Amino acid sequence: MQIERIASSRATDSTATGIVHLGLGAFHRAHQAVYLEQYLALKGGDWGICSANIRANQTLVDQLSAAEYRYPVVEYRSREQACVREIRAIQEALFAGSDAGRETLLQRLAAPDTRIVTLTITEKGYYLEPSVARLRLDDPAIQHDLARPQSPKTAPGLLLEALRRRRLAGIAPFTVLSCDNMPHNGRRTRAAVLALASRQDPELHDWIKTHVCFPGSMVDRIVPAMTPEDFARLARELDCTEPTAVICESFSQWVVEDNFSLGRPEWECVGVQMVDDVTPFETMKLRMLNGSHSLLAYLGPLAGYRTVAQAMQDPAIRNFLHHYMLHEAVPTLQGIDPAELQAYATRLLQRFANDSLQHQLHQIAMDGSQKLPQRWLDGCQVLLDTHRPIACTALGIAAWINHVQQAQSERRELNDPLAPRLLALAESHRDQPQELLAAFLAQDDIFAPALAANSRFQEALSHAYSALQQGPLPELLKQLTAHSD
Ligand code: NAI
Ligand code: CS2
Repeated sequence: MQIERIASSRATDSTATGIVHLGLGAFHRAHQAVYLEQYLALKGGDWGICSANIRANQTLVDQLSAAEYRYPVVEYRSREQACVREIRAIQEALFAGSDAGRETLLQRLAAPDTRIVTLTITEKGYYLEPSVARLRLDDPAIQHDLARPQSPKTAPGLLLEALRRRRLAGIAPFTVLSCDNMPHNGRRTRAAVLALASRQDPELHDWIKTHVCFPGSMVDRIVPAMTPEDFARLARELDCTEPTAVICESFSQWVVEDNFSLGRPEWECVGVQMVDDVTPFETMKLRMLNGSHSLLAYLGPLAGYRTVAQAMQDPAIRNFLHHYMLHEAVPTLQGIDPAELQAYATRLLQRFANDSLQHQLHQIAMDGSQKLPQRWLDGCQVLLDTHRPIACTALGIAAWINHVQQAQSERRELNDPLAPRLLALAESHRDQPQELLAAFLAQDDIFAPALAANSRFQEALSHAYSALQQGPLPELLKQLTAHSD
């Protein structure tokens, strides 16, 4: 096995904390922190990171602290080629699940040294309705923050309280940079914060609206959740036994809107693309990569597969994905050279087939209600408007509804912030497929009313759902792929 080891080459002295990150998960450690590690080695500067979990996973915070904030990122190019990077860009880790922890985090956010706040808190962490950027006011966590704004529990609430403190102290606001898989993630983060502010402090609302920057970003690196087998493999193959280790692919991309009021690292030096408008990049990635991922997540298990790489070994699935990319994602993307998109599709299939990653389909299947609009539904409306086929997308939606229904009938957990409502729909329409589909389409915080009311869409979904019940899946996928070629 070829192993490259890259030690942290940063100066031993710690740098000031210029960035506070919310969402100390696998992706943050393998993406933003890696870019910053490379940047600090090149340029130094006061851009150390303080990373916080605000609701779960205190264990990781404690493990990082015990390791003096050094951890390995293991990039697998293939089963035979790995690069082990030592990362030290995270200088402090906080758990803000307690009052004391929350206050410490608020102090870091309000400190003058803090000039950027980044987030990887999952799509559900913004408490926005998936189909529109409307704050979910009925959510208990949002209710808490509205009632107790100075000891908030949500990310939008923490951002708002920190900005309130900064304004009161005459400290200029930090820039907020979401690194989550949401369309217009900067605008959506801003919408969540302003929706809270408008109900608490109109003057603060206006100040944020005028003075705070919320640039958008597109982020891309496949970083599966670590499994016990992953840790065992690292110990066996690389003599790597740190519990803080994270595995990822070698590919990495970060496209960031250049709109920072208190400065930023010169991320360009380490390959970050700084742009005026991230929209074309994020739409391409969310529909081509993430849309395909979600098809795998709901269809792959029906053919017995557990991981992305396993499913990609099935020619029927591989061809179906390629067909979806070229015929139902590419046509919805404007202003990008079709030849470039075809090459992007080919590279995506290669990345998905990387069998050195154990990317669990159940992880991608999580939070489907929060992912479908940007991955399938927005593009589906474009396909309908341009009279193009939607069979693959319809099959994906049918498979997601089937996923919910199977969880309900097998009394399994459904990992989705809207699980109670979705499971209740599945239960109340258990043996009535047409009523079930209509009930799901009526969820206007997931399905935009115009899409739900479209007769061609309804027919395609109904056909896909009954075809899925009849199976077998490989034959169904072959028919779909052959039919519209
Ligand atoms: P993870 O499970 O390792 O970490 C999730 C993080 O989100 C944890 O810190 C958790 O505490 C936090 N979180 C969850 N719900 C929250 C809530 N309601 N409020 C505040 N924080 C909350 O997952 P991972 O891999 O770090 O991914 C996180 C996000 O990063 C994804 O949802 C996606 O938006 C983005 N991303 C992930 C990629 C990957 O391949 N893992 C690639 C590209 C983007
Ligand atoms: C995946 C993404 O879990 C999921 O929903 O589709 O986390 C995916 O791995 C990343 O967006 C790749 O950049």
